[in-house]
Amino acid sequence: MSIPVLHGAPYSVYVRIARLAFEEKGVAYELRPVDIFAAGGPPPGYERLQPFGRIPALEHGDFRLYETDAIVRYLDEAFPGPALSPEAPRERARMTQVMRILDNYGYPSLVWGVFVREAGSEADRDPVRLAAAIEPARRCLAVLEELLAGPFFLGERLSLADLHAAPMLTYLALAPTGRRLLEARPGLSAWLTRMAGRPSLAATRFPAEG
Ligand SMILES: N[C@@H](CCC(=O)N[C@@H](CS)C(=O)NCC(=O)O)C(=O)O
Repeated sequence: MSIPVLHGAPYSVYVRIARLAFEEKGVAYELRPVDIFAAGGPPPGYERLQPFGRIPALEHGDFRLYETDAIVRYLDEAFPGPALSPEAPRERARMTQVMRILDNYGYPSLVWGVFVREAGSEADRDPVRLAAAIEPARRCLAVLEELLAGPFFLGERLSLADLHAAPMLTYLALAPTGRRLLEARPGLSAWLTRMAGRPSLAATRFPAEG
């Protein structure tokens, strides 16, 4: 079968989550550029891959899939390489819980609320919205640190929960306010340093990381 194609852009949190899964599994893939924020919108026909106009979208042979959670679970189960999901029901549930916390509370506060409003493009910066995001971001970091069960979210082994969190916290750390919030969470800061040292993170750096 042809190699999987991931449609998206290197600046995207969710595209990076999917790329991290490819990298950690050791699976070759093609990143096909889709700039969702381009002036004219996504390329014509993209709605057949992602009807909600978001990135990423996956094509693997004749199989098409969107929603990052579905994509990374498919990659984990359909390809050889280290397992990124635990077997035990409670651990699986915990992993899903961390991922949903990140989607529902982390992405809006850490990425859009703090990073974009403080360190995003000139047009996106907004001190009022930044101020409003600080408490939700602080709460999110507190909860995440509490859930950290060892060197990784689930303890000794890397899982999809770590791959979901790393891009969001990487963006957070690029903003001065985000750095301060993270410094108040030494466990989470140490986790982020550990994650940043992985080859998968090095291979998928955001353009904003320089
Ligand atoms: N629920 C989607 C979310 C994907 C998402 O929000 N991607 C962002 C980029 S990180 C996007 O496409 N944003 C475009 C927009 O908000 O219009 C998923 O899990 O794949």
